[in-house]
Amino acid sequence: MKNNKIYFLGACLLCAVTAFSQNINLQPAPQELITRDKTIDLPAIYQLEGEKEASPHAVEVLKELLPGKQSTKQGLRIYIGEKGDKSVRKYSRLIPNRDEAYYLSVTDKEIVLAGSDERGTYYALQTFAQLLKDGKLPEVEIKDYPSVRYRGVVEGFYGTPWSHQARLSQLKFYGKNKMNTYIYGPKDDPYHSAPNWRLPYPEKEAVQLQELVAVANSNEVDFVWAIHPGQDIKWNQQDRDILLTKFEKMYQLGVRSFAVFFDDISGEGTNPQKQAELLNYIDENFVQTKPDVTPLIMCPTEYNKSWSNPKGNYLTTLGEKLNPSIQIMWTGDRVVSDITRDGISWINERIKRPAYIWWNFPVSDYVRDHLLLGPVYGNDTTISGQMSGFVTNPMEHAEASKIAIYSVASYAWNPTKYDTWQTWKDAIRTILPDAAEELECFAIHNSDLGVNGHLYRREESQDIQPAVERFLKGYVENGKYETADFEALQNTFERMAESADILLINTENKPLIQEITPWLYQFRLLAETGKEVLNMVKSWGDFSHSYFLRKYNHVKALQQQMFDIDQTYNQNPYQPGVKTATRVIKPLIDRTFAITVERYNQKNGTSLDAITDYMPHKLISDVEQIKNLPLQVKVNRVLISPANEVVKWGAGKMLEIELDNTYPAESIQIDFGKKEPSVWGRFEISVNGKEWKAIDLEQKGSKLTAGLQKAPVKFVRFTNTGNEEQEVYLRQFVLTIEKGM
Ligand code: LTM
Repeated sequence: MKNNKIYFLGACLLCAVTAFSQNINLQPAPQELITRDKTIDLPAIYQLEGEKEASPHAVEVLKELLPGKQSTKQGLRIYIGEKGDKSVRKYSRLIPNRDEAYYLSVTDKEIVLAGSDERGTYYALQTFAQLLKDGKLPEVEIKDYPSVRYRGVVEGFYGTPWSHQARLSQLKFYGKNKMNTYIYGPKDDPYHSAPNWRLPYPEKEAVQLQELVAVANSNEVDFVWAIHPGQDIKWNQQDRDILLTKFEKMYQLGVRSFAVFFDDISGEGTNPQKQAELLNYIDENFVQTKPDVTPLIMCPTEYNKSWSNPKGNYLTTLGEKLNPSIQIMWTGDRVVSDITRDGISWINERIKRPAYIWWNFPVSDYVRDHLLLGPVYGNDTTISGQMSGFVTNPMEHAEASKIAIYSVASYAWNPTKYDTWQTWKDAIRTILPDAAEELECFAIHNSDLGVNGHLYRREESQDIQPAVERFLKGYVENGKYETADFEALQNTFERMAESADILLINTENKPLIQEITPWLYQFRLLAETGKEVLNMVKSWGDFSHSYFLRKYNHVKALQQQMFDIDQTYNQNPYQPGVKTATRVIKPLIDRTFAITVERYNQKNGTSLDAITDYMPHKLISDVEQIKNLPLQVKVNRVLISPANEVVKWGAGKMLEIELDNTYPAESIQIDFGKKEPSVWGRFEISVNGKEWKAIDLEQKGSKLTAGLQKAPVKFVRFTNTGNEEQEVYLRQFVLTIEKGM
């Protein structure tokens, strides 16, 4: 995709053509599909050959789909089974010679559902289920297999872990969409990570995990349980034994796949030699001693190119020392990035095996005020042979994440036939069939992440973007615009408002609506604001002061309501609030409003407030991982949006906040996530940015605080005054100024 840009209208036209010519739309797209332009009725009576030997999960799905009567003597013959089974022997050579492959054929004489293994047969059934519409089946012949060996989801985000119910629903969704992997690794599960990784799960959680494993198995998904011990691990026999005991406990709960994560840690735990020794020990003393356990997966500390020390040997040590069967995860050129041909060659060369991709989309744990509902695009579609796995790290909103998960399932199964827009539309239709158009409207305008420390952005509002650009250019420059563009904007705002209303009362997928409700409120208000701003624009030609002022007051009231929603819902301590349509629609409305009000003021000598929301303060830093982090204002607090990862803070480097004015300051609160005394740095305040006053901070645990006794402040800064680079977290940096300022 050129420059990562995608154009909605062109893409949709293309999908329409593809859909028409094939007439059968299967997701993921099969590798080989022959259609015969004929359909058969689902048989009222059928004979099933191979039921006893075939995958029981596949047989179960088949029986759910066939309402007809099973007979031993008459009816359409259905052959089901795996390569080597008597029932499908004569089709053996038609089954692709790959893991999880299948051959599926429907004619008026017989139906064949034959897998290369049990999972293959199960996937044949998932395709069969998609073919079946209104009691009819098209006559087809399909040869199919996954291009990427392991496909799925890593629940690996920071924030509230998914609920048990959400996970159950996810596992069923993966099976249906031919994903075979779910990696359990929520950062905020204390029994997965520090402080409790050494302890067994309490009874309630253990029972739930056991149920998840069982449901994963019946949906042909490997439940991979991950541990994250690196922050406080000791490289001794005691911790090795504790780790194996914990794995043994998980094995008893039914887990047969394991991972060890060393991401986002600092200190002793990052030593690659020691990591490799431990992982080989687990491999040799646990994984290889149990024939039913799948190959071990690990996430390295240097898990992306931008973090790999060019002078160090971290990755090459893993590549040389780790047993060849151990899979190594990789997020790409950056923490959040799309996977490219050059990027994957770079890492594979170092780790001496195909990387197992951990794709950090649609995870939103660093932009929690946004929803990421746009299409999946940007990953190279020709490198499936160079990766061992592709898993997506989702949002804490489990249902809303299904849009991207569905798309990743399609991409990883058959990247060369992956169609960005068709898949996105199908995803939405699958998740919310009765209000798919409304969800499309909401999702297309809730795709981008906004400014963020990882510099990862997504296209948004592609359907209206050209009209917005033309309108703004004309309106800003000379107050003129094309009527067609104006009407397109009006229609968009109408559609947005209608969609929000319709979605808000939808009961078809309650968990989804519950997750997105605050954003629907905000979206509704934004649409209403857009309509009223356009009314202000329109009234210019046929002017009435009272009408203009009425609309102006209404816009102000709507803005106040949006502010209230932003301050009320989703009040997490990291990126609190609710942001919607921030890439195209909101800037359009804000800019149009500001210009219209300024023109009114100029013409009438008034001073109506034209300000929408903006960030008056600045963050300045020479620390690479800090300099792009957004600032936020919450009433009288100015805060830096925290980083999840370890920040490498070089000697002499600093972060500074410059306020727009001088204010009486109340306090400063900083959390570097480390209990050791923060003697490596100095906190200072200033009025002019030239003379600085050092302030002593009091430390309790990892928290540093100081009262500022209303000292006048325009600048604050924290500097690493030592001679060494520090590895810290930036969990909190909050400057509180006097209320009402
Ligand atoms: O990406 C990895 C390997 N680790 C963490 C994730 O847990 C987190 O969800 C993402 C996105 O913030 N970044 C990470 O560093």
